[in-house]
Amino acid sequence: MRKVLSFFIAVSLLLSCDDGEIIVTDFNFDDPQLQWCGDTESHVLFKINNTGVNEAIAFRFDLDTPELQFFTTEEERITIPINATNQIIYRVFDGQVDRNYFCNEIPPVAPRVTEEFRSTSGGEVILTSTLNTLTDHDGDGVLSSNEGIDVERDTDGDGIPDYLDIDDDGDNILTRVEREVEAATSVDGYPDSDSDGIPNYLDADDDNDGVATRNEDWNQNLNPDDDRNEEGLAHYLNPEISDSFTVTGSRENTITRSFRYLLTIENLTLVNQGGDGEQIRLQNYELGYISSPSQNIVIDPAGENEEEEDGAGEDQ
Ligand SMILES: [Ca+2]
Ligand SMILES: [Ca+2]
Ligand SMILES: [Ca+2]
Ligand SMILES: [Ca+2]
Repeated sequence: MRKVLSFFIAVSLLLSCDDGEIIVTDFNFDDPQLQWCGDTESHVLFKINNTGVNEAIAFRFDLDTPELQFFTTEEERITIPINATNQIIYRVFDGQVDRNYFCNEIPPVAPRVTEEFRSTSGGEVILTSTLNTLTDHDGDGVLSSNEGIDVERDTDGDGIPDYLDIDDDGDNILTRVEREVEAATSVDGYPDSDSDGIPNYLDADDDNDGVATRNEDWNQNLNPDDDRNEEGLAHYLNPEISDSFTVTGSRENTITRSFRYLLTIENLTLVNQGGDGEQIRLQNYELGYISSPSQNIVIDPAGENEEEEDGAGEDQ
């Protein structure tokens, strides 16, 4: 409480206002970490501060487009109006507050709220999203900038650009695997088994025996890597073996992605629910960052993305 009062006084000194309202531009939360309860059904985001004063600011909302699947959207900017259902609530407590207060179905009896401010209608919350995997979109270990993202290079011509293709040469040995083959390296530092200057992950015939790697798939299970001689050398890396099998299928192109959201609030007015009508006004307030759970998506050669089941959620 003491901190809140001193904070209010400090702010009103900075920005005094004719009608007695207090206009502030920032809260001084020591812990900037924005949290959520960890599932896509949960529509509350909160930030807790237990240093000096026990306080929390929460954003409870109800998106009117549930199919948008908040936290798994590619939309670069989402605007949520502040109104009767989408509310910002700032509370001060008489003791330490933790995430259970927001995430339990029945909130704990303690701590108790000693002061509460609620938003009035007007203003908005803006979510700006950034892909977490911007540097290596397909997670194959080769940076997107080195996979020709600027020109949408498509080495195997399957319609999936290299930066989104987990098997860049279309030979059914994933790039991640081809990067780790033990061999002399090409000029760019990646393994190049046949020393033809093309690294394995971009070489559709890795042993240069005239049979494409994808056709050196003896059991035709879309994985030439498990067809090997007694010494354990895979036939696709063995120029002495050149049996060819007809393999038409390709590995499913599944990539994992998640998004990082920046939440900012514009033109927020919070009103003290205690009766005296005291107001806090924020013109532009950065609430914080939050990450979506990771999500697997299949990118098919036609370039259409299809969502798979969600992966493990990130601990936020
Ligand atoms: Ca491709
Ligand atoms: Ca790739
Ligand atoms: Ca290859
Ligand atoms: Ca071979």
